[in-house]
Formats: sequence, C-alpha cells, structure tokens
Amino acid sequence: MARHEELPVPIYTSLEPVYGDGSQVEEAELRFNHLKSKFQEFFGHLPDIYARSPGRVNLIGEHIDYEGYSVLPMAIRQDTIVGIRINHSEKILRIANVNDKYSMCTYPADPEQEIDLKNHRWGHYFICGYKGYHEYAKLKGIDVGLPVGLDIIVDGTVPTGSGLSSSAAFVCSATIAVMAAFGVNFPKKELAQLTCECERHIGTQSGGMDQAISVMAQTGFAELIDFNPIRATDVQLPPGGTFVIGHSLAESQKAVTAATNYNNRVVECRLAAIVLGIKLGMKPEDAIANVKTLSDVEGLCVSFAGSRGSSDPVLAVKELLKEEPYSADDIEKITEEKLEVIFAASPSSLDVLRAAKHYKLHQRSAHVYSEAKRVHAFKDTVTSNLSDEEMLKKLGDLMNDSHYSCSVLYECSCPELEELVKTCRDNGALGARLTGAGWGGCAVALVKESLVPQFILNLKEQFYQSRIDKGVIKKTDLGLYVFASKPSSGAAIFKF
Ligand code: NG1
Ligand code: MG
Repeated sequence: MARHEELPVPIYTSLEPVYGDGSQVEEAELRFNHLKSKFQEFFGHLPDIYARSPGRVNLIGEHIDYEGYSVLPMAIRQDTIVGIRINHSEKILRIANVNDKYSMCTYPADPEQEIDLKNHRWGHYFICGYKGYHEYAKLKGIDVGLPVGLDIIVDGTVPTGSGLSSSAAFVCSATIAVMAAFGVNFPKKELAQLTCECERHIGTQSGGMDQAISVMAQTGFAELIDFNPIRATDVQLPPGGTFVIGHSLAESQKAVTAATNYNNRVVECRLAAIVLGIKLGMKPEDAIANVKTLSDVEGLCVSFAGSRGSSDPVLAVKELLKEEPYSADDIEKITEEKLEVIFAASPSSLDVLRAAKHYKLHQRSAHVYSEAKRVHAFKDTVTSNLSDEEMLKKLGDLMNDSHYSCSVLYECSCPELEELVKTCRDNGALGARLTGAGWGGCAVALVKESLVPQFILNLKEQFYQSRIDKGVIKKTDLGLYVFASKPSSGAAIFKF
C-alpha cells in the first residue's frame, strides 16, 4: 500500500469525512452555506469547487524545521476554506473574504507577478498559492494554458498571528483550490514541498512544518515530519492526556517583523553552521559554498564530541562558539568573507544584516541541536512501554525543557507567553510551552484529561479575566482563545 503522503488530496462530496457527524459538521454546514451566499453576493453565482486546509499546533520541535530537523505537530480543527470558480470574462483574480474586516483584494491574473512586500495585504497569501501552483505545474510540464480570471472567497477560522499557522492553512487551501479549479491533483508530499516553497514569496524563510502537517495530517494522529525528502509518520498520542491551547493575546506579526525575529534566527543559524564548519576543519570558501544549515555540520560536531567521549553536538557548540554575541567583524575574521557577500543571493537575509546589531551563534545552535534531540525523545517516549502516568510526565518535562530553550537560548518568547506558560504550570499542566514561531501567539499545555474543564476555567479566571476587563477581548469570544484540541485531518477538496 502506498504511504498516505504519496496519495493525492482526497476529494469528497460531503462534509462528514472531514468534519465528522456531530456538532462540528453542523458548524461546517453553516460555514459553507454562509460562504456560498457571500460568493453569490460578490460574484453572482456559486463556486465550482472548494478546498480546506487546517492550522496546526506544534507539540515539540520549534525553529528547527528550517535547519533540516524533524518536528512533531498535529493539525487542529480550525481551518481555512477557499471557494473558487474560473471566470473567463476578465483576466483578474478577485479575492473576497466572508469576514468584512478583510476587504476584497484584486490582482492581475498573471502567475509571473511579483508580490509587493512593501505593501502588505491579506490577499498576498492567496497569490503565494497561485504562483506556487503555476511554478510547479510548469516544472511538471503541465500545460496551464493562457491566464484566466478567478473568483475566490476565503473563510478562515485559525486565529491570525497566533502561532497556529493561519498562514499555512491559507496558502495550502489557496494552492489546492487553484489546482482543483484547473482539474489537477498532486500527491500530498509534492504539495507539502511546493506550498512550503511558495509561502516564501511572502518574505519569510520558513521551514516546511506548517504546510507539511496541513496537507498530510491524519485524524487522530500527531505526525513526525521529516524533511529532505518530506515524510510524515503517524504518532499515536498516549490516552489520558489532552493538549490545551491558549492564546497569549500578543499578536506576532511575522510577515512584518521578519528581519528582526524569524529571518534573523535563520541567518544566525546559517552563520553558526558556517563558523562551526570552519572551526571543525572546513576551508572557509567550502563552508560558505556548502553549509546551509546546522544539520549539515552535525556530523562534524558529533565527531568532535566523540573525541571527548560524548555524542552530543552541543558539546562542540560549547567549546567552539563563544557565549558573547559575535559582531559582523568577529564572524568575517573567521569566514574571510563579507556577510553581505555570503548572503548576496537572498534579499530578505540582507534586510536581516542591515537590522542586526550582533549574532548569538552559541545560543541559537545550542537550542537547535538540543531541540532536535527532544523531538526524538518525545517520539521514543510515546512508543516506549512506560506506564501512561510516567509517559505523560516525561512528555511534559520535554515540553518544559523545550520552552526553556526557546525562551532563554532562542529568545522567541515574550512577557505575555511567559505569564501564560507559568499560569498553565501553576494550574497542574504536566508541561507547557510556546508553540509556533513565538514572539506572541499561543502556548500549548499537556493536561490530564480529567482535569481539563477545571484547568480551562482556571486559565479564564487567572489569565483572561483581567484582559476581558481591560477590553482586550470579549468574554463571548473566549472559546476562540482557549480550547482543548484533538488531532484533526489534513487538506481536502470538496465538490458538491
Ligand atoms: P508560525 O507559527 O506559523 O509562524 C513558523 C514557521 C515554521 C516553523 C515555526 C517555528 C512559517 C510559515 N512557519 O511558524 O516553519 O519554523 O515558525 O518552529 O514561516
Ligand atoms: Mg505562519
């Protein structure tokens, strides 16, 4: 039997396979009806076809996908639905949203168009998928014909800027909708790769975790996602534990702040990898040409550690990289090349260099190597024969260690997340950590199933009530900001 990632995106004629048969399917029916009537209102007819793709919560493995390391997310039920119809009358992409907050965006029906990154608009995420589909179709020799107009509507329920990957849910559903509108379907693992690449048109140098889980998730399982090539392995979570997601209510605007946070870390990791490579015997020009990620020099670090009786690459980091931040000058003495030359091919990295004061190579690489290990420890714990009780405790400890590393070594937390994580732990969470890119957004806590209702009540009282009082959120919206989550299913196409 083919692994499920080799299969194309499933096409359904009813909502049940994705939304089950309980209240969720009723909710989905309402959403689809609303979406259809809005589409009718905007465009005067109904969509031809629909695509949906979910958000995700990352359980462990933060900021390591772009360094080539495996991560362990699960899909959540919140998703983005895109309704689409080819419109031969005008060569325009008209992108509407069911939410009035997002006014209609129009773009030329031109797959070659550049995205205007200086003027951020919500419709840009659709264009990522539109361009991505065409680039990939071209690569596969599929005749896409002359550009045609598309009428599009979007309905997203993944809170934005929350670390739950609203962006990937949008880009994946957009790509799949365009693909489906043109009557094409690709294997899920190819889609995971292509959506990862096309989301980079928005200017973040993302790894592939979010798109991979959004496209390939299976109901009831978290997935261990490997890269190069992309693979997904089902991970059955232990009974008795539930993941509760809570929003810190600090919004992380990753597309806007990339140069000083997300892309900055990608650049720091690359520099750390090059410097480690050189210190471990590579010629500077070879390291610059060939070392892209910390995983590229892990072998060298492990050999070095081996010479000291260990197998931990962090040992090489500790001995070879100073803890004080590096200046550009410090690094250029080692690389014998200007940083601007090393990153000449990447405009978004050049933005990072312009904004950076210094580079914390020791801390960033210590995080990446240790976090990569924790992902495997998490997976091994789940498949071990520990008792449920012991297993949950161990998983919680790993999540706590991951948070510490994100917060102290990677510095991608923020005061609101720290407060929320602490509140979770004070109320009996076995472990709690920030999830997603950080700098705002959500935390995820592992909680004993029997304690979940009380746990959520306590969070409401101790974390959210003061924010309701200050008018940051409405009491009636609380359910959007704190909820328990089960692993949900991946992308799907609907044709009714
Ligand atoms: P979010 O939480 O969606 O901003 C980002 C990256 C991931 C991964 C995590 C950190 C994108 C689309 N996603 O996620 O690839 O690197 O941060 O683990 O940029
Ligand atoms: Mg995102």
